[in-house]
Amino acid sequence: MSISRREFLKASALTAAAAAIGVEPLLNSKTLAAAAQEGVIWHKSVCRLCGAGCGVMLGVKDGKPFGVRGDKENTINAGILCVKAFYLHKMITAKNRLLYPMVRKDGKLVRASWDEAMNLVASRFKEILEKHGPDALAYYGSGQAQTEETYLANRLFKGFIGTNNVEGNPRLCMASAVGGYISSFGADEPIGTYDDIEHCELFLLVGTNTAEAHPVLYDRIVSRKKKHPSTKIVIIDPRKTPTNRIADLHLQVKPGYDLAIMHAIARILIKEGFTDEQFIKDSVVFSDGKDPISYDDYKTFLEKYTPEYAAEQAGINPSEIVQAARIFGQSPTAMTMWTMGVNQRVAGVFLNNLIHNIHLLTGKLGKPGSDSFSLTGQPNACGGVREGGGLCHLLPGHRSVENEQHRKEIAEIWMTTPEKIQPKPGKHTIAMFEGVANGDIKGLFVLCTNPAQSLPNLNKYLKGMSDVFLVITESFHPTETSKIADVVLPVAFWGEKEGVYGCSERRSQHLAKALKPMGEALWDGDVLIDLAKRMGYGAYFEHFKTPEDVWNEYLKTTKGKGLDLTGAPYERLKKVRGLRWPVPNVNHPGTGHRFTEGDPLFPKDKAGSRRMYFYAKPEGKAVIFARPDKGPEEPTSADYPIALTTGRILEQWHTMTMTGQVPELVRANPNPYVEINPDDAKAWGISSRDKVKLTTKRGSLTVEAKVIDRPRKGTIFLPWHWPESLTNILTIDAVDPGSKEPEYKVAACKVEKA
Ligand SMILES: Nc1nc2c(c(=O)[nH]1)N[C@H]1C(S)=C(S)[C@@H](COP(=O)(O)OP(=O)(O)OC[C@H]3O[C@@H](n4cnc5c(=O)[nH]c(N)nc54)[C@H](O)[C@@H]3O)O[C@H]1N2
Ligand SMILES: Nc1nc2c(c(=O)[nH]1)N[C@H]1C(S)=C(S)[C@@H](COP(=O)(O)OP(=O)(O)OC[C@H]3O[C@@H](n4cnc5c(=O)[nH]c(N)nc54)[C@H](O)[C@@H]3O)O[C@H]1N2
Ligand code: SF4
Ligand SMILES: [Mo]
Repeated sequence: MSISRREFLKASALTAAAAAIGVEPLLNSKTLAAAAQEGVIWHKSVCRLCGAGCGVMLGVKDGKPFGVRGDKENTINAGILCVKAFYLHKMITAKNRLLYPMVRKDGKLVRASWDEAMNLVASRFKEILEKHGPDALAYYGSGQAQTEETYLANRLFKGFIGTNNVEGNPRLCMASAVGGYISSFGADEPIGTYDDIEHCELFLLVGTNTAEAHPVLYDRIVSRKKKHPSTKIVIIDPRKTPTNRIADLHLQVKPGYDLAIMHAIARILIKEGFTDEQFIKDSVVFSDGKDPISYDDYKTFLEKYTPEYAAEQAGINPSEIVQAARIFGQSPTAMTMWTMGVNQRVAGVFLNNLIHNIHLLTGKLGKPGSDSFSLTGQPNACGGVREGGGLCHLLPGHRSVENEQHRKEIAEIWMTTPEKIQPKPGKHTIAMFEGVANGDIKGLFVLCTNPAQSLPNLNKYLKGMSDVFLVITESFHPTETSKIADVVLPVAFWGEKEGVYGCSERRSQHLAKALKPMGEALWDGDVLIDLAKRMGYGAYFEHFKTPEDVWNEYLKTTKGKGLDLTGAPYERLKKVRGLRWPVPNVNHPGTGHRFTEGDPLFPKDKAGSRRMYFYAKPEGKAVIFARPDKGPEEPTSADYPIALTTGRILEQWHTMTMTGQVPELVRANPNPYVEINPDDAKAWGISSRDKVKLTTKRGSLTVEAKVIDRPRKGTIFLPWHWPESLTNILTIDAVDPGSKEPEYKVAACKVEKA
């Protein structure tokens, strides 16, 4: 499909967004020219929002935020931004900024001094620690926190308080991708980079609404197709979304039933001779998930997965699967990209593995234009949490709490004793909040996340969250979590603090501090250091005077590792537009494709003539998995006949604490709504704007209907942003057994006219 200039503009998420909300991008060239004269100072930074990692310039005038524009020198976005980012400066000074600490007295949050608030936190935490032991305390962090912040929290809780109850919202988001990367390739995070987009001839987009959730990357895909019209776009998603504007083929599957499709594609790739047999021989082994199997065993396993079988499972046409497989086989290069439609599933890790399978079978990996590329949701889920080890089983630098050597190495850098770090994983997120609900956890520190809105199956957890001693750091108030907290600590927002974010493509970038924090807000890192001091660990934290001090210590944990960042001190990061690890020294340019020549860890002597060597796996071989085609936890039934799926819209970010403050963004969709397919709406006698009552086994919610040809028949889509209408009352908290990521994407639901 070739597209004209007009269609290109129509397809562009940026233009569509501006049109949707009826505004011109705020800073056109005229205002920019005026700004230059008026003494605006522009600071190089990175977007606060999604994991694309776009470069932004934050303009400051007279010590106040003036505006935001794209950073032309940043190769991720070349100066382009999506609509949310243009309003970042307005979020900084939003009217709900939290300006002073608050503590709960007689059931009410009242203003307190920092000293009073921090003394209360430290004394309650110490008391809990002494009476109930370290595992009665927990930390719950965020893929939006800076790496330095997550590093400090991890160090304090695992290394000094002595609990591995350290988690973060990437568990709700990227955990299945991590599980997939580690089991298939031996190490977390993508092999290639965004540069592959400009060499790619097929984009297979699975469970990603790229146009709304990663708009600038979507624009790069649109541009690629425009410049190279034979580029194909194949989508697997239960909905038609704005991403479909450039689709050549759309497999509109039933939510939760697309694993068999990936097997069916693999079967066709083998049967029709699209595989790279030399690559398979050199670099791949096969497994049934427990034991090694042979290539022939794998082929036998695939026999069940005919296009007819897979199509029946997914509720689509067999010919669509054959077509998708042939496009994949015939395209000289291919990138699969996916996000929450794949990860937020009880079979999330399996589906990640099955995506990797088709790239391993065809060798479409580790070369320009080909990759199995997980799009990260949050701006620093890769950096702070995945690389920094901010989950209950991890230590910094892709290390594990269960590994004695790893504990020793980290204890030395942290200046603690290896015995202080527990050898068994702490509670993963859902188990942590179960612990909060049943009283096992008595003190919880929440940083840069809003779990009272974002956790699944909220009715089960909200009461426990109100009862536990809950401390949060926040830039805004009220939020669903701040409303029920015992101590609410005001912190510097984006632009008011410096630090590092690591985006989807392994690129770490420096964020500038351009402004003084508003009110009494402090840097999150300083709050954690202060807590450490008040709890008696001051001697081990007082060397951290600045975020740079924290970063420098973190870099030591990466030395010699696959994610080596020792060549990326602040001094260098401030000058460049980020560096892609491994970057082992300050003269190293960073790495394009991992596990191939050019990766500093590629063992030339062992690899022989091999193109790829997965050095974290035995014999450097990746694994093709014969996984069962597991369906959703809660299939539809006679009582709950409709599949409910949840997700995002372009103009809003998660729980709306930031984007909900910007009238221009709110205007696009002022009220909560549910998308209903026109055929269903007709059968149910529902029109747009009618109130509908949605019920699952866990609760009910009434919202406005939006009848629109987006979700497939029998499926409804509920954006989860609005705090006044908590979507997560309805969702299920069943988790993937491997990644412990909840299945936000599928629940059985009943729809009635309210
Ligand atoms: N505008 C905006 N952008 C964001 C965010 C935001 O809040 N707002 N958040 C960021 C974050 S943290 C994340 S994680 C990403 C999420 O980015 P995405 O994952 O792209 O967004 P979602 O809307 O959650 O879900 C994507 C798609 O999954 C589909 N889906 C549901 N069930 C299935 C299934 O069974 N199979 C398949 N194949 N697809 C399915 C849905 O129909 C939906 O279109 O977005 C990031 N970017
Ligand atoms: N139904 C449903 N639920 C979902 C999902 C879904 O698809 N469907 N997706 C899940 C996913 S992928 C994710 S990532 C989570 C996200 O869920 P959350 O992390 O809970 O959502 P956010 O609104 O991003 O919360 C970030 C909070 O940090 C605050 N904040 C902003 N800047 C700072 C700062 O510098 N410091 C501090 N301390 N606080 C700050 C914001 O005001 C906000 O309250 O939601 C999950 N929940
Ligand atoms: S695509 Fe993501 S990182 Fe880029 S400007 Fe938009 S929200 Fe920010
Ligand atoms: Mo996410």
